[in-house]
Amino acid sequence: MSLNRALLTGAAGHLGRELRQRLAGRFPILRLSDLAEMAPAGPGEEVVRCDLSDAAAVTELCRGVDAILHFGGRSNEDDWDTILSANIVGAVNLWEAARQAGVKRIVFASSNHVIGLYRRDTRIDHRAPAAPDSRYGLSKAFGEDLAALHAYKHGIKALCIRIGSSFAEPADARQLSTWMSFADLVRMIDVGLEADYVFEIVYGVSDNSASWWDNSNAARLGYRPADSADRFSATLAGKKTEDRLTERTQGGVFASHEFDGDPDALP
Ligand code: NAI
Ligand code: 15L
Repeated sequence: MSLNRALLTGAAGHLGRELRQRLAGRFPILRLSDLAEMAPAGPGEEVVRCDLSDAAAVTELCRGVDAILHFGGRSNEDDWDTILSANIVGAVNLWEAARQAGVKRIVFASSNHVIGLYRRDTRIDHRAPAAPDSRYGLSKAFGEDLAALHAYKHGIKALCIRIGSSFAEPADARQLSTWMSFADLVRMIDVGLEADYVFEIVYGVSDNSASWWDNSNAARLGYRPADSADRFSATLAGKKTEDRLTERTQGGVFASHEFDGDPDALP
């Protein structure tokens, strides 16, 4: 579809910096935004510093935008005030501003921590009820529901990518299941921008044979991962923690942190 101006939030972050390079030239104008400082605008770029929790600033940020890649916010567990402001108020402001600006699509960097309390031996697809493992995971579940509200009620299409672990290389045994290469992340973003859908949830993973997730919904939408964590299995298979709960849950340390429930009650 023809998109003149796309907005990338979280552009100063780990994935934002990677996407900035990989998406260069993909749109006539790429507007880059973050709370933190970013490198100056290059050709075809606009750089706008903005706190997502500032509604008026976010309204300005979204003006003239056709599509949004929403990667900004707190990317790990934190206290309620931080999560509420960056991920919940921030997302509400973004979708509301997108509605006012007539944005057509939003690709949302959701997270595997929406379902992080599932056990690793439970195979789930995109329809499994949320089982957030943290305040952070719960904020991403909220973001998915917010995206659904605006997709079905206001016509802003949304692809929610429950990203596993997107780093240059997988780092441990868990990431043999959850790893997504940067190139596959870009492939999934392309699905989000091009495919015919209204609201969808997919898992952001490469073609890992150890994956816990049935990602047939992503395949149905046209996602064809080209990378796999399998080539790292010989070196990483033994790289586990000593903690049984961490190793039992899909969310790993996000799930075991502050856990005082019943491990046998996990879905
Ligand atoms: P990151 O922490 O490096 O980047 C997030 C960016 O958001 C930072 O540059 C930060 O300054 C910005 N930010 C935080 N609060 C903000 C606010 N109130 N207003 C404006 N900007 C704000 O995280 P990373 O790894 O780049 O992740 C990007 C997105 O992808 C995040 O939403 C994260 O939750 C999601 N994700 C990442 C995964 C990964 O493996 N890297 C896995 C699952 C989800
Ligand atoms: C996430 O949601 C985080 O943003 C990222 O830093 C990793 O911790 C990733 O999940 C993961 O589960 O490996």
